[in-house]
Amino acid sequence: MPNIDEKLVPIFEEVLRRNAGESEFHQAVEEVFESLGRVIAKKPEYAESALIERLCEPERQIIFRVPWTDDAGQVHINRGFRVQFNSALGPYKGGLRFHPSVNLGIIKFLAFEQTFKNALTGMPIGGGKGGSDFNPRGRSNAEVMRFCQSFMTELYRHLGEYTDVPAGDIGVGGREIGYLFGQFKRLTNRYEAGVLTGKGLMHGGSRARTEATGYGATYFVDSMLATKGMSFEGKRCVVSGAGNVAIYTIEKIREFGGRVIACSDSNGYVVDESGIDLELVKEIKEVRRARISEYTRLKGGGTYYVAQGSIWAVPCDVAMPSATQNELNGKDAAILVKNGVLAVGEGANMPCTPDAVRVFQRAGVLFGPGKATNAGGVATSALEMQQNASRDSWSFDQTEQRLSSIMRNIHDTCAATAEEYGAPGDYVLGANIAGFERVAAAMTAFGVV
Ligand code: NDP
Ligand code: 2IT
Repeated sequence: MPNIDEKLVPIFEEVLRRNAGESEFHQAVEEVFESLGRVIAKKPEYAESALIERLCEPERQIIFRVPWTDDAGQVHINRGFRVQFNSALGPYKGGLRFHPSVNLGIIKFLAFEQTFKNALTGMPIGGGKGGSDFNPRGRSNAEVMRFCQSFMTELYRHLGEYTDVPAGDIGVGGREIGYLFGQFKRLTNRYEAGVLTGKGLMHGGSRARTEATGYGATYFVDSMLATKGMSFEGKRCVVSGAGNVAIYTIEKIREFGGRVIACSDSNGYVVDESGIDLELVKEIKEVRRARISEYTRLKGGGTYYVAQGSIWAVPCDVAMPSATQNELNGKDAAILVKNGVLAVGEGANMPCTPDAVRVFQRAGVLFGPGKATNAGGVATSALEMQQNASRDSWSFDQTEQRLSSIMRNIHDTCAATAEEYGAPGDYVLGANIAGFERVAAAMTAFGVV
C-alpha cells in the first residue's frame, strides 16, 4: 500500500476501483494523498462532508467522436475528451492535448493536477483538461484545420468564458487555437475571446503567453537556487523536449547566464557543448515542424545526436524535464545525482516518476514539482482572460513582470507551506498542501455540491 495516511486509504482504494486501469490518474492522486495526511491531522474539517472524495471525482467528463476527412478524401475517427474536474475557484481552465497516446486516464490526471496548479496561481480559475488521440505529425495544415473544426463542433456547447476555457498543450499551439476559435465563433455567432487562451495577438491573445510556461519554470528554479545562494550563472543545464515549454525554458536560462547543452524530442536527443543554438531549434521545430536530429545535420561540428537513449545521462547542474509524463525514472534520477545535479524543475506535467522524485529528495536536490514550476503558462492564460474581459492589451514587459511576480509568489507560498507543515524545502508537499487548502476552502464555502 502507498505511503498515505490510514484515513485516506479507503478513499484511495475507491479511486482505484472507480477508475480501473487509469495508471497516470492513480499516480497523480497518490502523490497528492501522500501530502494530505498532515493537513487533515491539523484541520480535520477538511476530511468531513466527503470533501476529499468529491475532490477526486471530476464534476463532468465528456467523451465524443471526432470524424474528419484527410487530403486524400479518406474519413478518420478520433476520440475527443474534456474532463471538467473542479470549478470551486473559477471556470474550468486547462489545455488541450493532441497526441496518439491520449486516453481518459491521461486527461483525468492532467485535469486533477491542473486543479491544484491553478489554485496555486491565486487566480480565479478551476481545473480541466481535454484533448484527442489525433496524431498531428505529418498532417497538412488543411487536415489539422478540418480536425480542429470537427473537434470544436462537438466541444463548443460545453465551453464559455464563464464555464470552461481551454488552451494549448502537447500538439496544440497558436495555429490550432486559431482554428478552434474560428470554429467556435462561427458556431455561436459570438466573438467571445475569453473562451480560449493562447490566441494570436490579432484575436485577443496575450503577449508573453507563448513564452510563459518556459519563462515561468525558469523563474521558479531560479528562486529555488536563490534559497541556497546560487543562480543559473555558469550552470550546465539539460532541458528535455523541443516544444513550446522547452524552447522558452532554454531562452530564459540563456538570459539568466546558464548554458543549455542538450534538448530532445521523442526520437532522440542532441548535445551541443557550446550551448544549444536556440534560433536553429526554433527554425526546426516551429517553422519546419521537423525532427531534432536535423540539428546536428544543419549545425555540424562539435554537436552529436543520440537516437533513443536517455538525455539524463548528460551530466548537468540543472535538469528541466519539459516533454511529457514519466520521462525521467528512478534510474535516470540516480545518474543525475551521481553526476552532481543541484536542481530539477518539472516543466512538463508529472515528468518524474515517484521513484525519481524520492531519489532527488533523499539526495537533497532542489526539486520543483510541475504543478508549481510550470504554472506560469496557465497564470498567463488567466492574464489573457483579464485582458479579454477589459478589452485591453498589455505590453510584453508588463505581462512578463506580472508573470515573474506570480512565479516568485508561488515559490514562496510552497516554501512557506512546507515549512509550516514541518518539511522545510519539500516543494512537493508545499505545492500539494497550498493548492489543496485553496480548493478545499472554496468547496467548503459552497456546501455539498
Ligand atoms: P509541444 O507539443 O510543444 O512539445 C512537446 C515536446 O515533448 C516535443 O518535443 C515532443 O517530441 C516531446 N514529447 C511529447 N510526447 C512525448 C512522448 N510521449 N515521449 C517523448 N517525447 C514526447 O508541447 P508543450 O511543450 O506545450 O508541452 C510539454 C509538456 O509541458 C507537457 O507535459 C505539457 O502538459 C506541459 N505543459 C505545457 C504547458 C503549455 O503552456 N504549453 C503549460 C504547462 C505544462 P515529438 O515532437 O517527438 O512528439
Ligand atoms: O498544463 C498546463 O498548465 C497547460 N497546458 C496550460 C493550460 C492553460 O489553460 O493555459
